[in-house]
Amino acid sequence: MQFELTASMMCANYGHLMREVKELEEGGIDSFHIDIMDGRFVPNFAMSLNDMRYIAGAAKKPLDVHLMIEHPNNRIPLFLDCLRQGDTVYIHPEAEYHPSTTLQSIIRAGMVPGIAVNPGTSVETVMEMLRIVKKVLVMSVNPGNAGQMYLPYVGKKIIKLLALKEDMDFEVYWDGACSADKILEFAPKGVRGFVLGTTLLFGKEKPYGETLKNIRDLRF
Ligand code: S6P
Ligand code: MG
Repeated sequence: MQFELTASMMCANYGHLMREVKELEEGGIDSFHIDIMDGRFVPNFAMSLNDMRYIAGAAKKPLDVHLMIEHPNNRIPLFLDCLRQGDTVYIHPEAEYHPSTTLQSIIRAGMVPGIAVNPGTSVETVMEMLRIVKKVLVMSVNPGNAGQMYLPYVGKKIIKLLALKEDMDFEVYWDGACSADKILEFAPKGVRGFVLGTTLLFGKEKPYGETLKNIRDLRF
């Protein structure tokens, strides 16, 4: 079964970040998920521009940048300048007065435009943006922290989005508390990729390559 696996780099070991990037790439990761938090849109601070720049310089695989910041449009050039064409940038529509303007800036810079949809945000409120974006990142936990519990009511929203994706030309991605049983259930339904954090990938005392291979070998 075809699906993408992305490493949530806020969960990586910053004591040896270069080795983490290398080991993940050699283990077969598809991209690096960069969680940027401003302590305002979400009640936490996470990765910085410098962290992102470092990983962009160390990695061969693309970056998948998840902006959990207020008014991303005010700061979008700062982020876009560190990225390569083809990297993905997700914004939260709730965090901007005119999210489609921000998405246009992302498209103009040659990045893949995406929106992240909070657990409490409905498909109906983001409907028009589904026509602009290529990726929809469904948050299955409230944004702000790794290591949270899956919120089961999000499942229905994923099904709704999957029903729209062909016509509106986007793919659905999963972010938050991603376990093997969620991949087993949602990859066959059409979810294109999964962000892996503490639930499945990091802090397991198992080589990343082994964990990633176990996921790819899941029996559907
Ligand atoms: C949450 C963030 C996510 C987490 C990821 C961690 O605000 O957007 O990308 O880093 O969910 O995974 P886990 O398995 O620890 O929940
Ligand atoms: Mg994220």
